[in-house]
Amino acid sequence: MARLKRQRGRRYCFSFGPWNISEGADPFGPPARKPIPFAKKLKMYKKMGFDGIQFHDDDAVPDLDALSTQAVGKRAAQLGKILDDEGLVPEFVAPRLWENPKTIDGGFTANSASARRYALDRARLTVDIAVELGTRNVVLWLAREGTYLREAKNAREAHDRLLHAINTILGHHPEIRVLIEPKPNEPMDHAYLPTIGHAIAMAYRSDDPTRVGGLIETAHAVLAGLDPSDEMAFALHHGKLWSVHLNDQNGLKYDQDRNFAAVDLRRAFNQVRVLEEAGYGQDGEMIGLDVKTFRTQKLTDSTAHLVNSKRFFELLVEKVRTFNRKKEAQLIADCNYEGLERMVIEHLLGAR
Ligand code: 3MF
Ligand code: MG
Repeated sequence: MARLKRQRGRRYCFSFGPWNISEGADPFGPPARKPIPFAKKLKMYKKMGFDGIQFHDDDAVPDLDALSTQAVGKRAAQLGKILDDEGLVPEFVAPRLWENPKTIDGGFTANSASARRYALDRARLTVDIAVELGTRNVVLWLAREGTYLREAKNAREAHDRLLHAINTILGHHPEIRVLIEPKPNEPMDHAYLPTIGHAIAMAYRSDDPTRVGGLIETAHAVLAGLDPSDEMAFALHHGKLWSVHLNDQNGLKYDQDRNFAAVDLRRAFNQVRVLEEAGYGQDGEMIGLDVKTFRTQKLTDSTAHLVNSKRFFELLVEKVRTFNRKKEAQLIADCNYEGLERMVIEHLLGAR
């Protein structure tokens, strides 16, 4: 009780990556909106109420393959200064290995030794960029680290290689942390480390378990057939929930990146509840969003999804803070789950 009171009025810090303002391309068609230049996107963050920014390595330093390591560091440092001027906080950097022609069949777990070497070099470069920008966090979404068919890779060996990649990142800088972002499928049939349980098991096997944790995306947990709030609770139990990608997902389909709370309000309420109760955010963790606007949306309104998702989160924080805990405790003590369900639904519907 005392802890909840202290948290009342606590403000969350919100973040998103520039790819969340998209051109609307999908596997079946070309872009539907004009691109907004990166510099212009940066100017939009604060106005939209966001303080944090997430990066892929090549969002931060475009064309990094064509640059020397020194030149990459210099560009990243320049960007770091721009962020300072804008008052933006870099939340993480993630190596975007899945778009590179060298890593079409995975990076760290590729069968090709040269692809694996490239992936490790790129991971080290990502660390350099993170350090220059001023964040400890490197996110690994292991997009193509998996198989289209089981026989194509040796899965046991692949896990050795993932561990090696994590240790390589840890070894490259003593303060850098690895945040594994699990996802069970897409683009692969099956991805390695598909859930936060897998990710955390790997964290404990690493050279420095205190520097390996996770980022949980709502849609990814749903795609794994799991409840996102329980996944978050599991990571929080281990002290390893260091970021989130809040969004929503309508069942087992392609990764939809729908607005947070737009598909399943109660599921969203429970995520906010778990985060709020654990004091998530008090050590600088951000409320990251990973949402896409509809392909049909006009260019002028193509950031509304971010502002709206943030608003839905904030409204749900209020719902969590105004939930009658005494009544809830009594209903639980009485095993009156019908009463508890009614209470939750009435609360979400604003019934008196
Ligand atoms: C894929 C994702 C990605 C990752 C991002 C950071 C587009 O399903 O969710 O977002 O979160 O690339 O690793
Ligand atoms: Mg994501």
